Amino acid sequence: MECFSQTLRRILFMSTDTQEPKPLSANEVLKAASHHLRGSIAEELADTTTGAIDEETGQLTKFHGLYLQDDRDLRLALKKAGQEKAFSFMLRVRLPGGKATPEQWLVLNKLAADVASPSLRLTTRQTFQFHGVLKGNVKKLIQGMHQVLLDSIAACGDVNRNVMAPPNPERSVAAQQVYDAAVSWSEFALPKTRAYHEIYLDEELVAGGEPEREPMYGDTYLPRKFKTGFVLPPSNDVDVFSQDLGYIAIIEDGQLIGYNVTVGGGLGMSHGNAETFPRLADVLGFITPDQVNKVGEAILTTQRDFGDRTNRKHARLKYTIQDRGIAWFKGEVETRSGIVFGPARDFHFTTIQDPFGWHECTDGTWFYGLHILSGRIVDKEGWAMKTALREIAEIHTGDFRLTPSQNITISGVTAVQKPVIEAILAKHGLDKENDRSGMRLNALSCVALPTCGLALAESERALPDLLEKFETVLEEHGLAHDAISIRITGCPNGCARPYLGEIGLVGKAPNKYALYVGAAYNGTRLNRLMSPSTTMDGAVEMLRPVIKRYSLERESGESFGDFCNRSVLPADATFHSIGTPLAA
Ligand code: SRM
Ligand code: SF4
Repeated sequence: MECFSQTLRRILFMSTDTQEPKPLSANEVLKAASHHLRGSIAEELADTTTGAIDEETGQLTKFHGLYLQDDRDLRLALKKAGQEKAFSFMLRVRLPGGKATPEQWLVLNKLAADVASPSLRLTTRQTFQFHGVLKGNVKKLIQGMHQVLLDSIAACGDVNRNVMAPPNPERSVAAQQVYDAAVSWSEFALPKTRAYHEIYLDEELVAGGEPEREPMYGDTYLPRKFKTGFVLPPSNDVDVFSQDLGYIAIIEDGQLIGYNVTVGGGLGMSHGNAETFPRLADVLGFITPDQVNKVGEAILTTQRDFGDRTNRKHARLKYTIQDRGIAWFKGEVETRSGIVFGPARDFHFTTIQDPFGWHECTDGTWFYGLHILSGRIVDKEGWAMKTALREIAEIHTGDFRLTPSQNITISGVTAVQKPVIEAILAKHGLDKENDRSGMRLNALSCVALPTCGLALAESERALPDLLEKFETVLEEHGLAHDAISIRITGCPNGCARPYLGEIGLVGKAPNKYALYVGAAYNGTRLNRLMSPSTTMDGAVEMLRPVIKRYSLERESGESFGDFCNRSVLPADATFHSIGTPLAA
């Protein structure tokens, strides 16, 4: 087996490909020394003297979908009392394309109650998160998930993360092929280390034999996280241009004939650091369905070998492409894969919104799209979402599809079950969830406080109030049912893809947000800065006259984002600039 100093020399050499040698980021050293993501995770999870694990070990557990967090609402009081922070873990499930069986739903629902917060949280990448998992419960949770063939391998970390794909509740053949391709790529790009099985599932270490290898990743994995999304026009529900790697399905005469491949999307940035920025992906060209994994591997390994391992804020694929150019990148991928891209085929996106309510499918089944604000599945008085979904899972014979907008569709419903599901939703006060304003149905928020360690401002907890304020203004101007996308995050990392919202609020400090407007509703243009810092009320007041003007002056079919882009933002408002406040 390669020793640590050899590994370090090799990765140091890799990082010096074009420039003066720079020190590797601390995470590179950590990964190299981790014995394929084992480190001292097992020992630290077994240590009952603290609810935490070391910071460095916490970097490694991310590769297993596990994050150390603490309840930030309690921080101050615990500090004053001289006590340890209220530590617990967040666990993210790997669920390509967001498909879960009723049996899986029931097990996750019970695990949330028994060993977590007890809410279930649907994410913007079509999976479940558990919060509030105490150290002593981590293995119980992962072992419980394993019983229904679910895992959290590579749900986070410097690897290919949960692969997104159209939920396909309508059960179309082409969408099923796209889903199968997403699952295949997810499996193909999984790390090969048995670390997860040994640490959490008590798999025996095999003595002797071949040394463990990571054929695609190498010993230090990728420089940074890597995200893939498959999409089926005309819906751009997965926001394909925000993905490191995207596959846009091309359909001719009802048949899937291949994909346009996109690369270099990514949204994270840091306030005040102009070297970090959101970027929409470039279209590389067309490939046939059988070339998906080969091209994906060439893209992933190009990033593995050329991504910046010295600066984690500059380590995503978007910066590799920005620095070296798309022509160079395409050439490298073609050489590695032996596949020459064809000219990109035409495609057209019209929407990002999930289909809500009942829809009949060609096979005689039905699906029901259910709006769930911020994807939070919990029971509240008069709004028992968690109980309702459990009761549905108990009788449902189809499946559940998690959507990229934090909603679900109950799919494959028989005509007999349809009224039963309707009755369950009505019993729990959920039958009117889809009769909400167009803005609410198109709202996303990240988790933020109290669990996210990076949050600078509220997001999920602030969204209901923000929506109510906007809804009052929209109603005044007859726009209650217009689809206007609004996305809010507690920091600039971009977890609810706020830079693709027609309205985007990005947290800077408690109740201070940068306000962005003017993205294309279909996810093909970023928004731009309207105000560098305002409060939530300030954002509503700033947009009040814009909403009025939109109701009076919009062109036929013009979306709110297009209107702001055309007639509200100054022509020179850029994404980064400390924007000129709106003079409307
Ligand atoms: Fe995210 C970090 C939550 C989608 C960009 N994200 C985090 C962490 C793990 C905070 C941390 O590192 O300590 C958050 C955990 C909060 C909590 O308490 O649960 C977190 N991200 C989320 C989720 C749950 C938001 C949600 O409310 O649904 C989403 C989980 C997706 C999943 O299932 O895998 C989530 N994160 C995204 C997206 C959107 C997407 O991928 O479609 C982005 C922007 C796209 C992108 O990656 O460019 C995103 N998250 C980030 C970043 C910034 C990355 C960057 O390149 O700068 C961070 C911070 C980091 O990696 O250092 C981050
Ligand atoms: Fe946390 Fe920031 Fe992501 Fe929100 S956007 S979940 S605050 S990292």
